[in-house]
Amino acid sequence: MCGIFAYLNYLTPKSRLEVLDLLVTGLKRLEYRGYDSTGVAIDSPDSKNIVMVKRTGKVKVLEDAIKEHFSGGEYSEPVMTHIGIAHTRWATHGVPCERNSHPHRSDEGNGFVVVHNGIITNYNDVKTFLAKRGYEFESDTDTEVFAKLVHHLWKTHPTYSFRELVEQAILQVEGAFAIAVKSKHFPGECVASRRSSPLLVAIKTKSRLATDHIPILYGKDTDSGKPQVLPRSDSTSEFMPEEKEVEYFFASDASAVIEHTNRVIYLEDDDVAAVRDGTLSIHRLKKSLDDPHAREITTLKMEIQQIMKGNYDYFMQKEIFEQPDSVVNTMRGRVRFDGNAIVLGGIKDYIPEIKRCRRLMLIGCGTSYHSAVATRQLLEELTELPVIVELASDFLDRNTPIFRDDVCFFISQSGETADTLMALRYCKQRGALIVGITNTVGSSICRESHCGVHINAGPEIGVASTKAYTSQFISLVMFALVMSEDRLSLQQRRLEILQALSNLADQIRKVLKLDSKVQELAKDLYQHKSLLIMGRGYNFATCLEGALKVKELTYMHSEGIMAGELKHGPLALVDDSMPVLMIVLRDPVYVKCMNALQQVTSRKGCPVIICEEGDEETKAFSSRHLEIPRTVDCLQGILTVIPMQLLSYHIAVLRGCDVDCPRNLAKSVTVE
Ligand code: G6Q
Ligand code: GLU
Repeated sequence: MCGIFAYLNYLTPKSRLEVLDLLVTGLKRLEYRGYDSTGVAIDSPDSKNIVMVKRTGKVKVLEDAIKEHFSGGEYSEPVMTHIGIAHTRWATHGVPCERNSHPHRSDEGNGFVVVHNGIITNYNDVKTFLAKRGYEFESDTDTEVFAKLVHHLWKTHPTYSFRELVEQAILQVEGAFAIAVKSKHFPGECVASRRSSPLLVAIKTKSRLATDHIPILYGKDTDSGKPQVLPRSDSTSEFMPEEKEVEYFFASDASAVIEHTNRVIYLEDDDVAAVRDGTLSIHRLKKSLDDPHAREITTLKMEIQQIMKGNYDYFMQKEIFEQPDSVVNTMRGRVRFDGNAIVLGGIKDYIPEIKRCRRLMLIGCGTSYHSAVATRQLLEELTELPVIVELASDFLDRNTPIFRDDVCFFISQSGETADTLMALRYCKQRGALIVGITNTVGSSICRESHCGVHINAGPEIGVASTKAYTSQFISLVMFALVMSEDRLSLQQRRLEILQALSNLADQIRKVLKLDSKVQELAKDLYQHKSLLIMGRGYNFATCLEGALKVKELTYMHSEGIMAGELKHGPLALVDDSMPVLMIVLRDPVYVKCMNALQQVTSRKGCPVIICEEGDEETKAFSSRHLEIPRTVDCLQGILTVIPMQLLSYHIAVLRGCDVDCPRNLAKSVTVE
């Protein structure tokens, strides 16, 4: 994720300093979406060129740089028409640094500049195409290819309008994007579009807008190059008051515009919004039967703070519900469902070496460690290598023997956890191959690894990790699939897993629909002192992760118990007053889980059961059960952890705990 913000004033006098202030404020409202680096682009004082300022770090760093860079009279002169664009980045390609910050430019003359949210998955192909035509690249990002592609189209199609140039570029790129483009060749114009990443246009006028929709246009501009906007006199297209002064805002979400205007158009995928001569037109690349004839101008009713969390009360809650999208983003551009192929660009060159290794070691802390536990069995099955999972702190305490032919994975959402980083350095010193599995490009663990996989979950604000866990889980599953792609005996298994991955987002949505049922369960449990969570096999990790969520969010004691260990001691805890939750799914260990379930119920235990939908036999053991969709056994842990995330959230709310910032905890534990 990241934050895009653009501001266009038309016949509305604004100095460039005022525009810069608007841009910086807009970025501050979007900073929660990503904040490793930032940048702005405005017109030069002679209005003939574009000047940019980009910085690594948070928006405040950019704000200070702007004060330094843009002092001076010429920037305080009012300008009647101007477009400025800005970006706060959450890197996916290229470490956070000034040259990788957005806006990215087409050439040294800043002919076209673009800000982008998302991932251009075919950027290497586009880069090769452009390099063959003499383009030289100055950043490591995917975004830069878009700016240069527009420039190439401008050179080869001199009669195209700005909007048509951007449209043609959009047709060449694959992946997810929300973009806003500015050009010195088309002053006062802005073109914006989206595909899978959010983008809206907001309109500010002196008087009320005379309409609540904007017509959608198709096809090329007229010969004059002007968009085919119906004449303003036409009542169907009258979306502007008589006076011509108008201001437009383009933003990743409404939190950046609400203080200026509440009139907003949420763009849909493949909409292309263009402002020219103060007129906003919305185009679509291809006409389809169910396309509406217009985009509605909605009126926002939410406050800023509320908007940053969407319709949610806490970032953690929002991140739980983002998981259908975040798991797709983790797989985006990597899992080719049509060809059943997987490409992990960050480690593909190391796969031959990894295949020759002695063993795989997965090292992490907390939730990240649990993602290793969750995928160990599948990794053993598909790599046919010994797989060892280690808590980083304990691993270091033991001075564990490490060898040159070990491959060590370091799993960390923040990429800065001290225990994990120290363990990485310990292994690196001993010659092991280091693989980083992180959510933060440019983090210490990311930079010090030999290779790695970026989980692409987007910024995780809540201290309690949720979407990062499921994205870590998926990333390790993808690695296991890559490692086994040439094993004939495993192809059937791989196809089964790939099929299940393609259904995962919808199944997560289905599990999230249990939210109100989980909330009812939380009412039964929140006043208890402890919660035992039992399971085994592919679901043991869910027990550990669920217990951690309960502890860190509700301050209740909770324990993840391997069901097979029950009779070796923990069963003594069970009576009719001890809250127990059991995960019993129709998988290879189902019978053993049923044995444990019967051990609990025969001691008057009244467990909450997470089972497969329609499993009447298992449901009969308890009046309280949560039914989840059936998926392949090795992915069950993705679906079973979600009720645990929801349960810990609701118990925390009922207990009046601070969900996003639990006491005593920090999002990144950078001390050992
Ligand atoms: C879990 C917590 C915590 C976290 C660890 C590891 O909800 O956020 O247990 O998982 O501190 O953090 P990293 O994944 O950033 O290394
Ligand atoms: N993929 C682009 C980059 O890495 C955009 C990332 C974002 O959405 O911030 O710069």
